[in-house]
Amino acid sequence: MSGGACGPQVVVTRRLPAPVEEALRARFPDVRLNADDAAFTPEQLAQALQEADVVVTTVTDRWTPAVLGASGVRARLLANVGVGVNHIDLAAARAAGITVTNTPDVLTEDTADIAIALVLMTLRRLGEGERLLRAGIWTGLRPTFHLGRTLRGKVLGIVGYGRIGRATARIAAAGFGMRVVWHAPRDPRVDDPATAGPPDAERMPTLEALLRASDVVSLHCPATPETRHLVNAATLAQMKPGAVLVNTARGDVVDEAALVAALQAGALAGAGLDVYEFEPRVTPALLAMEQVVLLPHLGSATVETRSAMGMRAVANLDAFLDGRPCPDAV
Ligand code: 8YV
Repeated sequence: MSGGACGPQVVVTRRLPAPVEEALRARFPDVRLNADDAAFTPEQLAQALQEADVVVTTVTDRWTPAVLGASGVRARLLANVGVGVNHIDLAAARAAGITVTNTPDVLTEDTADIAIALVLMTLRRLGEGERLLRAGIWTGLRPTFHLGRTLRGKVLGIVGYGRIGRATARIAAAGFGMRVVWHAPRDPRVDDPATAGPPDAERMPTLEALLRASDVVSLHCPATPETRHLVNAATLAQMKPGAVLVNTARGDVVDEAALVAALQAGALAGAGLDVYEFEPRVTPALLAMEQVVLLPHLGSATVETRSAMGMRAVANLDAFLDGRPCPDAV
């Protein structure tokens, strides 16, 4: 398959790692890359749908019913670079005859690593420690200086037991001796035993039971209408006093105003966030809190994984244009 004047038109909304852009250029010499890498406006997204057969997209593009339902849509495939597809209105895409694909599996371990990093950073107060050292406040070791809490033996509650939740559970149990409990509406679909959770992880019958049992709660559920503000004033009140919340899933799962209130009241000891309700805006009160660790959506941000994600999007694109079933149709 190749591009050329009459070949398929491909628009890519953000810059991708060099091997991915090279693979796209080799297939489609006139692929349109977003040279300045600014997020597309709704108008630019609508235009891409009119001009391209395939749009390679990512989480910063908001594919609303208005954008997808506009007239003159030519595109037939939205190849998302990322596993989460909450930024794409799937019903509107279906109605417009557009197939949506994502990039599961390849980002599982790196994203789980970031969840674990946030557990370490919050329980051991690492960000705070680094900040005070850089500020010149550190005067040397004192036995009572900057004490955090031990991971070993603590209960890690995993909300959503998909691939990333289970990988986080495995690392926490095998690497850090944490006890894992989990809650999800359904039993996970485990295709390969190597991707199962730790053997002694305990399923909690309800979210409330998980929240009451956990020293650290880590969110791994997709963002759906059902999970929007799953963490709110009422559910935060069910968490153990002094517990910590980690979110590497999606910002919408947490009511940030309620989280701020729980942190200010001292009900929670801390939070580690990689995603935000109003991303890329961060609720200002969070920025001011030493006990909160804030990362700029780094879950899958490694050279290896972002390249693998891009190549997986290319594999979906190849299949689609060859008339084969897309490996990762959503
Ligand atoms: C980023 C993610 O969205 O896969 C997802 O759903 O949240 C992250 O991996 C993605 O990397 C954006 O390019």
